[in-house]
Amino acid sequence: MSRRIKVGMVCYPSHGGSGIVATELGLALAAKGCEVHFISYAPPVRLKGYAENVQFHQVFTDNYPVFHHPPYTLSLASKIVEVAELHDLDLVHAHYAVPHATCALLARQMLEDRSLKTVTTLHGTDITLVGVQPSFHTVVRFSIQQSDGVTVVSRWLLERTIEAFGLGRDIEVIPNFVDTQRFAPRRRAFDGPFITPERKVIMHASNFRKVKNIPGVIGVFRNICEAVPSNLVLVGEGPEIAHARELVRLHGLDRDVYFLGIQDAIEELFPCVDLLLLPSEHESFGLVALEAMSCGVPVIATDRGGTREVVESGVTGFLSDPSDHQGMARWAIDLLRDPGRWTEVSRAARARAVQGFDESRIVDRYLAYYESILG
Ligand code: GMT
Repeated sequence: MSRRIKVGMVCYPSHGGSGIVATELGLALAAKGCEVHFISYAPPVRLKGYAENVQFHQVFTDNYPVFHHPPYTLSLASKIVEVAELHDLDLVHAHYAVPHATCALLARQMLEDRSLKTVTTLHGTDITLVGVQPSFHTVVRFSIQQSDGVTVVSRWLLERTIEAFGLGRDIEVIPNFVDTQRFAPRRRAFDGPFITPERKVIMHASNFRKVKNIPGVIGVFRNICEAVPSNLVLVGEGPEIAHARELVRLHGLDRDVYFLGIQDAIEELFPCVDLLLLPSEHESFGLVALEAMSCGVPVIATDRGGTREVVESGVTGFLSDPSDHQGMARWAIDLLRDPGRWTEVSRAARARAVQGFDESRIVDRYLAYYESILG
């Protein structure tokens, strides 16, 4: 690295993919010598313990009875200004357009010395579900247009962004990545009630929103477990979790489905998992699919979106229309019944993660991008 870049990393602190990518990126940049300042309303979930070159700055929002909602956006912009001035930041990297990209622009404008650069990474739903809403469209378009640099996590998301906003600016595709040493194939690490020698373990992990197609997860699992004795492990929390419980009850699957809630270290679960299900309505990338593949876990996922750039259907897993429960289950059953084939797919999945998405190489691409923006 030619210079010590000082970065403000603005992200959601929760278990969503954008916050995880931001945190892993910040930590990896710090390990490569950058000074990284995370800015959010709570410490990001993957930010644990002390790390050299890393600081966390919490945004507090003041309230007043006339506010319908406390104006977090303004408090965040002010905090970015404070951190930028105090630590002489070179750039602020906003993960997720709403409202982070807009706050970064406001902060850039508020700083007397206007040298702070802004980079925005679009993650998916900030464009496909949020940015396209009439109340956000204009401000998201403005924020993308005005950022000094913009990246997207897949070619598919680049196309959706251009389609939704008709932009005439450069946008760089930098895919998500995985620490292939931490997320590595291992033997079963522990025993749990859902791990029994005679049953396969199928996992779904998400923020349980509508886009994740929870009825699809349960539907595919039902078909699998009619043919191959299996347990389904559901990791995460979100608005659709109650619906998931209802479907499980309705289909009499109570003894086969385990709700694990939010798990901070998903890499510790993968060694017990035979298959990951991600049949979302669409997925701009599918970070959890990549993390599973890196651990040698075959993935069955939606063919709508950037997952096509991650999973090679028939080789490292299987992609299909999210409504094709039978097709997905058929592929799963064949794989689970054939240990030789399972090992082949598992190895191909791991190889694809290592060759295409290893953390170090992708983080270098972000570094080169920062350097090009900083001139
Ligand atoms: O839907 C989620 O899983 C959360 C969301 C987020 O922004 O936190 O995920 C989006 O960003 C991830 C990281 O880049 C991608 O891996 C996910 O595919 C994307 N989700 C969707 O496009 C639905």
